Amino acid sequence: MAMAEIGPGQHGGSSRLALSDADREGRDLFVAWCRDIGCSIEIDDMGNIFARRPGRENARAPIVAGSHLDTQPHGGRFDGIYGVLAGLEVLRTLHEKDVTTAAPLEVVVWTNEEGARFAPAMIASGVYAGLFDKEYAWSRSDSDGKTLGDELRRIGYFGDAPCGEHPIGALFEAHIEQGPVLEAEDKTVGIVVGGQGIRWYDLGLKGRDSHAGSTPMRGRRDALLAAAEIVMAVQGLALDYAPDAVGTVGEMQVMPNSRNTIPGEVFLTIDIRNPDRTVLEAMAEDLREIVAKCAGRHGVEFELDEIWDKPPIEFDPDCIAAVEAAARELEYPHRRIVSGAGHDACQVCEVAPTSMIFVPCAGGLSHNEAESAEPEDLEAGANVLLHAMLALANRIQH
Ligand code: HGY
Ligand code: MN
Ligand code: MN
Repeated sequence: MAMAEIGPGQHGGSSRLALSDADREGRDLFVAWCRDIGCSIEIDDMGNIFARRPGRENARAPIVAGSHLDTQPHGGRFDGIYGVLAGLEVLRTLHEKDVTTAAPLEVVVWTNEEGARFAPAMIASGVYAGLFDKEYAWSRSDSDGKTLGDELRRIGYFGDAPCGEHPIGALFEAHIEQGPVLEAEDKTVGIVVGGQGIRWYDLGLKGRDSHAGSTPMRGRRDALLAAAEIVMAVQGLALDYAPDAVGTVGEMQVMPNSRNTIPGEVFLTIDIRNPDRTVLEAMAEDLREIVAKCAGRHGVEFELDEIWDKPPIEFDPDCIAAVEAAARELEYPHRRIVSGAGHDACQVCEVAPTSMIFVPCAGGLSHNEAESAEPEDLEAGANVLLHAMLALANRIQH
């Protein structure tokens, strides 16, 4: 809740866009809390923060917990933040009990997970996993034309450590489910076994500005009309591939945005997802056809850029087993689950053993200021995180 006081939303949530002043303040608070318990801090050149608690055998790769501190514009107080602070709670608990593990433990904060300010999402964990080129990531700009690299420098988190070289023995990301399943089934813990595939698109539509009064309906080249049909068609596409597909148009700019000029230009974004790689490919095919047809019908040119292709992933069986064993020993009602949302863990799993721990959130609601979770569920998730990390950190190495 102290973190939620930084960059507060208008309605009780959080608004800490990546690399904003509020994000810097949140990062500084996290770093101070880690230093209070003697952690050393390393920042890499994507702004990822690694807080380290030494073990007895410090040559071993660390067992890491973590997530993100940046939020959606109208974000909640738990998405991302929970996984970071649950990791901090693990370190604090061991510190208070004066417990030293064999392998070192770390808590990581990944930069720009949300992709709300700089697209695509999960870009810094993606650079770490070798999925995005660093120069590309630094060059991504926000709607004011500010680049990710410049903003990293501005807030003082452009570290010297080269992103991608920091060892991770295993990563556990605790997170609210952001969906309805655990709550509906009265489960306290989700043993996350994988994440669905995601495709992001930028779509530019170019018609012709003209007079709203004197231009006959025939012959108009109305970019917003084409956009409106595309919005409906994206929903239709997801329904065509029910029950697992989802499709969303989240952003739209209308130019010149004057009530008596027919819009000559529209920019919009498209987000489609599916747990099955071949189905997602089929959806992407259909989407290209839909856009060409809608634009053609209205004499509108289009430029459809696929800016992100994230295939579905499966987490590491050993990490999954450690989480499941902890949930069982602690007697929390649990079930296996595939993540509908994307997470940094879905990137890092490409280069390090990784899995996630879900806890329920009220109504499955997230990316909404009303996002909330029960303290006892959050505590349960942190306990499972603690025991899963201890199991791996104290495993005898052969
Ligand atoms: O888009 C996502 O799934 C994540 O919340 N950034
Ligand atoms: Mn998140
Ligand atoms: Mn999110």
